[in-house]
Amino acid sequence: MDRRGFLRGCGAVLGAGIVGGCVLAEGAKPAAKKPNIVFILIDDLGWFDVGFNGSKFYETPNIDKVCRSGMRFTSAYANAANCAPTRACFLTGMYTPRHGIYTVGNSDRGKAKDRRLVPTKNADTLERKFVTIAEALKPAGYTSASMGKWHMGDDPEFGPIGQGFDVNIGGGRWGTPPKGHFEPYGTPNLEVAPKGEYLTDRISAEAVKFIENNKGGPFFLYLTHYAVHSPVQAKKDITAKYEQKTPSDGQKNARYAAMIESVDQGVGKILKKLDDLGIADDTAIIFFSDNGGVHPTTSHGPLRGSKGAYYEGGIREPMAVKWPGVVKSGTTCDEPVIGLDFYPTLLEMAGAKVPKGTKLDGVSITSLFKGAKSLGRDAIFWHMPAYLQGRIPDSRDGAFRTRPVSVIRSGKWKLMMFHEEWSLDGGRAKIDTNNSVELYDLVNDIGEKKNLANINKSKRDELLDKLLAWIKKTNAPIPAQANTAYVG
Ligand SMILES: [Ca+2]
Repeated sequence: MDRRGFLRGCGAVLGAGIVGGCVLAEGAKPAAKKPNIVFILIDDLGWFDVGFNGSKFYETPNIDKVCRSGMRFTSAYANAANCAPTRACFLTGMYTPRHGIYTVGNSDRGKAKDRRLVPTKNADTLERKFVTIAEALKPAGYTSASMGKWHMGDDPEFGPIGQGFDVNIGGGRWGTPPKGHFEPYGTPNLEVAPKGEYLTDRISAEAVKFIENNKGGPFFLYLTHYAVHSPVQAKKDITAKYEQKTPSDGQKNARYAAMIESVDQGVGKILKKLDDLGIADDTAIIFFSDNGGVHPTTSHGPLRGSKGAYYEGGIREPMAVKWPGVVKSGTTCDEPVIGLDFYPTLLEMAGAKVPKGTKLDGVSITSLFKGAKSLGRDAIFWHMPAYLQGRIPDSRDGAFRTRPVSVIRSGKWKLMMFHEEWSLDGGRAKIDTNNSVELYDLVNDIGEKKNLANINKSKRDELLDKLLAWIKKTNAPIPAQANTAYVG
């Protein structure tokens, strides 16, 4: 499918290919056996960075095969526009105000003179009081492994082992492999590596080994590659192939393409191992990314913004789900889903209970897997009371990928509330003139080119009411203190 065809699929042809009602294969009974779950989370992979979403430059035949064998989600969202918060939300099933991991590192990035507000302080370690998805799956008999990037603290306390996984390969507080994508990596449990070994290949091999060792199941493999996050380092032979290729739709970086291909080869090895062991039909595979692709490394086609922004390019993700016997092959789902939905989804898939005292913010999306067209959910939210520096195309201004912002998507509508203008320029009383909110119709304007805040005021006010109610409910902090170092 080309991009134009794909975009048509996101708008007018809602739910194309979905057969209503039960989609269990004919004669099949609901699986009594608990499925193995392989959750593949790629780092910084953009929405158009896979073949199944229309990329003509990057080659992802194995990832595309996962998609063809199951369901493609066209409106799947990361929990945040950068790495650590999106992971914290996935692991806890909660929005950012619940755990305080809003961004990566300090929240006052960029130059002090450019920041109008004092941002909310950021947490960079996930507290132990949260029951992670690995801990929640344990009573249901699941053996869990975290392979690759973790980004929320170190073991023994705050790394994967401390947070309930049985195996940790390479995960710690870092957002990138400390010494790069070729050995030596400088990450735990990967200290011994043959000369020249490539990290993505190693993590894929470790994943295959874990599957083999736990073939009796059920297992939960959280496969979170450090790829395709910077530094953009790739194998020479694969890079050479892309250097000969014609760029397409603004995608042209051969090394980045080779990084993606290495990820894809790893997915191929996992598919083969599951087949060889005869457990492919007992295993669900979910493919996802943690935030938008990086500018200018890749191109997002019509989407506005990129990693770090709360426009679609920063948060809309490629997503595919293969679950034999449950998810019908070749189907598409346009319902908006968000990363924190996976926690309740995985619990339901595993027949596990919500941990006592845990209040989840997401909903299970297994009904979508089975062919439902809607979750009946009113809205999803993002909250980022922090600054991320950097110049990207179509940003709100030249100095920041994002300034502090809260966001709601409800139906086809998306409203963004920018904290600087909200807190310092009169808030709701001056909403018609202070530029504090932006409103977009994502079905008719996926590129977020036309701000409708002052054109459709009733929709603006409706979404703003919902967002403010959510902010109150989650105790989401809105920065309000003016930064004295700001030079206007
Ligand atoms: Ca990331």
